[in-house]
Amino acid sequence: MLSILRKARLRDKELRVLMLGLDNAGKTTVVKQIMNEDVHDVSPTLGFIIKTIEFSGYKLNIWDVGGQKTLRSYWRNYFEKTDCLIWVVDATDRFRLDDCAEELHGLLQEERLLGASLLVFANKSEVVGAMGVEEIRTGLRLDQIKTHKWTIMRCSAMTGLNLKEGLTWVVEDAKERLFLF
Ligand SMILES: Nc1nc2c(ncn2[C@@H]2O[C@H](COP(=O)(O)OP(=O)(O)O)[C@@H](O)[C@H]2O)c(=O)[nH]1
Ligand SMILES: [Mg+2]
Repeated sequence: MLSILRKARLRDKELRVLMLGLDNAGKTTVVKQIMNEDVHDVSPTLGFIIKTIEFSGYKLNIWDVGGQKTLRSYWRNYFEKTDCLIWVVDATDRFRLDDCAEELHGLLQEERLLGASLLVFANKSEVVGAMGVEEIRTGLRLDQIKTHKWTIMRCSAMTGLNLKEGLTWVVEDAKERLFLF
């Protein structure tokens, strides 16, 4: 259910976007590339960073939260009022794809995230040998997700590939919801 408050925020064209995924997936680099900041100067995120950008007439408040195992138990503190969850996957990390699937499905059980849509970014896709969208879709068991509206896109935080397309999906999804309620 969309709360009155969330509806008001949608009308104000303000969205809360939560960037999550395992450590080293490229979350901070994605945010930097979106902000036109230097993508070569990224260090592991301790705690969280909030960046606000204007996109397509909307104000996106993007929360970049540290993904290390020790920090994952704190994720739930950021769930409230999330409009869209961007799940960033390291497409070169086949070894942790199972771990990644477990974390994602666990996350989607969270009651406080029920209103959020899900964008899966298959990041680092410019790397030769990186997993494609189909492999990640299967590995993450995305087709089992019935509780959230979702999509998956390949992207590269390094080259900027598909980052704008991803944000466009986020905004279009928000617009649709505004019409629905
Ligand atoms: N080749 C490549 N490397 C990337 C890409 N995005 C991030 N990285 C690298 O992956 C590492 C982790 O990135 P970071 O943004 O700190 O990941 P985070 O822990 O999810 O915030 C860094 O060395 C980045 O330079 C990408 O699209 N392509
Ligand atoms: Mg980070």
